[in-house]
Amino acid sequence: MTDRDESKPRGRQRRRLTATVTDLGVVRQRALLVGVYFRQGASAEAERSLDELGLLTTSAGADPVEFELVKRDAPDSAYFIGTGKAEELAAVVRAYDIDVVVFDNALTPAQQRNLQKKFEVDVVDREALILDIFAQHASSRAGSLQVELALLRYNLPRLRGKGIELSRQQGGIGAKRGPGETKLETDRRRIASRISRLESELTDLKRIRQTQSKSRRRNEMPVASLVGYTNAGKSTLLNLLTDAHVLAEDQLFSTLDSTIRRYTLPDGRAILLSDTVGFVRRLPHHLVEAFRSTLDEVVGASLLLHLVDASDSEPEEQITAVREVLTQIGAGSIPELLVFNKADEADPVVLARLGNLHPDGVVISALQGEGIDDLAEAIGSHLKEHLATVRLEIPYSRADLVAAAHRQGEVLAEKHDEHGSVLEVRLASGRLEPFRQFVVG
Ligand SMILES: Nc1nc2c(ncn2[C@@H]2O[C@H](COP(=O)(O)OP(=O)(O)OP(=O)(O)O)[C@@H](O)[C@H]2O)c(=O)[nH]1
Ligand SMILES: [Mg+2]
Repeated sequence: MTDRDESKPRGRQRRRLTATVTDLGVVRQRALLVGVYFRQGASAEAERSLDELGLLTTSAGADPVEFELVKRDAPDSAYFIGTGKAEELAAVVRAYDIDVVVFDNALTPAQQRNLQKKFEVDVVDREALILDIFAQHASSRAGSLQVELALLRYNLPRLRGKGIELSRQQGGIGAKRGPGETKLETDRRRIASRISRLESELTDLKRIRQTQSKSRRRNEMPVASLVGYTNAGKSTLLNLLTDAHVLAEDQLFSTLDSTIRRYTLPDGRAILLSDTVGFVRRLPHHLVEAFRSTLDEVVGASLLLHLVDASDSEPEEQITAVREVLTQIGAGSIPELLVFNKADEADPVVLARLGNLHPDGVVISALQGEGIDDLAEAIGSHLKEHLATVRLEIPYSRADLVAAAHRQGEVLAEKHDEHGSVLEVRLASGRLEPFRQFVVG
């Protein structure tokens, strides 16, 4: 048992926007964090993951007080960590006045219930914790709907057990749950119909977004999406480049909604930059599903600016985790430019290693504004070959441009009216400049 962090001050209460799974933030609670690994040699990775769970716990508004790393051959179906270990930890819970036990691994509803009984405090897993943070940070309509949907889907299979715990556990975390959630527990059918209402509302929002992105395509501006691990500095970079005033904070998942801003490259070309939710190892499946419409912004991009926190001791693990989620959402084959951020705080050895492994990557500090010229240039050259389809109305006095359009692009349609030639042309956005004043619609 390591005792890493006992003296965190009890912070202010956070405001709730959505009913959450854990209610960790209502009162700053004392948390025992448990990570379990099964393979020999996996302890270092499990320990880093447990450290990250500590950051997640803090972001959710609770204080990680004790950490426990457990090695097992296989999960125990009833108690996950086995009865003996569960007894041992129950004593720790009492000795350290623990309010909540957070598991780094996914627990089945039955394991969660059994452990809760054994510990006599609330037990949550990594997924519930992340859902909780999302629920606290959701502010837009779409963000709140998506989080609520993920919460309901997470809670649905857990309803029965939770009901039992609620009546048994007076004064525990469960008893602090909002009235909305208690209602949920008594009526599965209501939840199911709420889920389908949420789904259809999200589909409507998605349709609106698709119309917007279609009109963006008509404006032939390529979109570059900022993606990366949570806290890598995506919003800081967007703010630096575009004056977007997006919240950028030293906490996990400060951004949930996508923001899109126009950015002019040094060569005068305008592109759109989008910022959205950050990723984390084992991002809950329910969240990825629920956030699919937000993440569509990423899927539709011409280029991914994959921001990496180079001040992390193992940035490679973050890169892998981000790529896994990208594949999961169908963005695995979009061209990617690796951007190593926080160079000001990075270990030179790590930076050198990253430079060797990824020679095309760009090193920047979004905070100090370093490396931005290189970044802009790299974005520009990645987007050179981006093809845009534009409609041109060229007066007869500029027949030279009509000829140029035929030479440089693919003319999809052409007609001639009283004003001049009307062309639909597909060409590399880098070659658009001479035609710009004749672009219509
Ligand atoms: N030292 C240093 N800190 C940075 C740099 N860029 C960003 N940060 C800090 O890193 C923290 C996270 O930055 P954000 O821009 O909110 O990160 P994000 O990727 O948008 O994070 P989420 O939206 O939470 O996923 C903030 O405290 C920033 O000030 C940098 O280049 N150097
Ligand atoms: Mg952000």
